[in-house]
Amino acid sequence: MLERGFASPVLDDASAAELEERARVLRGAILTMTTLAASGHPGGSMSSLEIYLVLYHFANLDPARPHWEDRDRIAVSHGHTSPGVYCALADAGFFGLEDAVAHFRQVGSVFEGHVERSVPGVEWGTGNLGQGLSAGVGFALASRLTGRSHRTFVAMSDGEQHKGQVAEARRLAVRHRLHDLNVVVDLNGIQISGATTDVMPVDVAAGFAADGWGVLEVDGHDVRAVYAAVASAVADTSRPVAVIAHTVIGKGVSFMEGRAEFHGRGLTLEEYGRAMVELGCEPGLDGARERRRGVCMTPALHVRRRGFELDAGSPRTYTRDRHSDNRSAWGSALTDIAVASPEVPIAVLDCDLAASVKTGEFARIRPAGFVQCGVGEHNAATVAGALSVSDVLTFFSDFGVFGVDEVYNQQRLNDINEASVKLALTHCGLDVGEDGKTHQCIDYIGAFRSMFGWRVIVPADPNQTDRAVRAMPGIPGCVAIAMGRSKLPVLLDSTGEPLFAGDYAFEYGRADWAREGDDGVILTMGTVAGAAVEAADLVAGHGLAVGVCVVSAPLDLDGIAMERAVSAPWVLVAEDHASRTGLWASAAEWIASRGIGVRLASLGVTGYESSGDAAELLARAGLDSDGIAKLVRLLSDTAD
Ligand SMILES: Cc1ncc(C[n+]2csc(CCOP(=O)(O)OP(=O)(O)O)c2C)c(N)n1
Repeated sequence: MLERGFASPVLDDASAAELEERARVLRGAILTMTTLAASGHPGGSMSSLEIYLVLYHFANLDPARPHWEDRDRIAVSHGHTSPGVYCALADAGFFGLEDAVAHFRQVGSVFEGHVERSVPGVEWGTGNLGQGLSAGVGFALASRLTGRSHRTFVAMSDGEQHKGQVAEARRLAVRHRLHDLNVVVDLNGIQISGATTDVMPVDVAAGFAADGWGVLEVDGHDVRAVYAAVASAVADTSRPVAVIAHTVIGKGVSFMEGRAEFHGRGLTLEEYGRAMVELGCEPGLDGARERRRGVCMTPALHVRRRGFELDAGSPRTYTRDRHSDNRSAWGSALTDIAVASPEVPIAVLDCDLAASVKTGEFARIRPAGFVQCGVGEHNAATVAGALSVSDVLTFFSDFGVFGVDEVYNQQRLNDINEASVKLALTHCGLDVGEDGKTHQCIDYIGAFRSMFGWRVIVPADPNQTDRAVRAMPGIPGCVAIAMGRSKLPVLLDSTGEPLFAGDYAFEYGRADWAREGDDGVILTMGTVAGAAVEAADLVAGHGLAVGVCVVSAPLDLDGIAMERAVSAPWVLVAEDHASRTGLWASAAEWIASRGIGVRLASLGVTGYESSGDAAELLARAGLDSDGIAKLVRLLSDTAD
């Protein structure tokens, strides 16, 4: 076989003959695994096979070191063609072919129905179509920011070209001149419902060309042609190049070719027998079935999620005479981190909101790390995910509604891919200025509650924001920090000193008591915390000692603080968030799961609100100091 790296412009005769023969045998393996599993996607796997063989055999990879830092990155965007991917990876030496064939789609096996990062050689888990090119853009950007000169290849299908995220990614690749990024599209003209021209006509080549990509068109089953096109794309240092590979779904088996039904079904035993004869392959079903009774020998590749140990600069202290908004405190802390740790590759992704989300100063001092994605949030979220698994400290900053609600599934896939995105959300809650209900992100805790890896931080004032932002790089995994828009009072302790300054160090999951008191407890967070403290001070004048517990991690409540809270006659949760999915829900879960009997009252957002000044909106919802104090008095008056 030729050397890896696509240095040779053409495939030599011996390598071509060898790949052709392997393709024949592997088509049989694809059919065996999908027939045995009685599911899966044989059609697209067979049309993409030569593409996969060329990429996995000739990209700069080392099967013995799947996480080798300088390896080329290959993202497969049409993750349902996993049988083709597994066969090509096995053929290139990443694991045993028999194992993949026998344990495909079996409970507990790494060989899932759609490609996952736990499989050696797979860089990004996909299956939700249209996200792979964004991941590729992230890998290519990472190669720039880390100074590693690896290439990135993305394999895609034609059906997924419908999706807008693909166009967002194409444009970002050109805007950043990612000439070390190449795409190969499996253009088989078929998808689930029939011909792509009927389902949704897309001129794939024209789309790439219109956005500034180089475009090459080849016969996708001719290994020499595919190789030569990819080698020529690699050699083009002026722009990213897409190779449009014309293929046939179900290629190699006459009754499967061109037929949409074989997009997503395994063969019957009779069809399997006929197909194997046509391919000239030995039927392998019995042996694979036997092997399936044993355990899968390919261990899941451990995905490393690590925090950054870096110099985060010195905390800034905000005082009562130097009020600020949390988002400005976030922007300043971000800038400090970039200045204090010049050696750390940092990316900040923006979707045309830098001035509002306060990332402008970072853009000025680290222009190479500032990634302007335009109004392309789906792409930005996935690019962030891929950057974050590539040794780049990655922040994505956006309004809450765009960074969470707009891109829920991209963030979910980031979670599944064990990414480490640091998501800085501003304009959360009703505190969005006068923009109204479309812009009020009152559900972000609920969104992340439904995922398993995301952590959420809701800082209560600029000091806590400052310290939390400086701590975020050290926290492994995906972490969101959620802030409102307005200036907030600096929280003071009962002696009048800033609560989150001095010796205070942010610790994820720890709650802090702003006021002590046993007559009742207000559990609060974020924008409303200041009003809750004021309310406690108001009722103190009437002889009520109410504790105020400031929660900064609403999805991971502080057990010690909660135990203290529930020993009071009542607990009131005050939050600028929908109560039924926010902090109140967390408290209710915590209390109910322990069988504790305590009155749990709620003051939160109960519906989409109108436009208006944030202070007025919060007051209308009862989330100002008077509203909170009123409810506190009512709770105390009606307590047993
Ligand atoms: C975002 C998203 N929408 C819908 C689907 C369901 N789906 C799975 S495959 C597929 C058709 C895709 O066409 P293509 O990738 O060209 O399929 P093939 O060539 O393998 O037949 C669809 C709609 C999905 N996986 N992801």
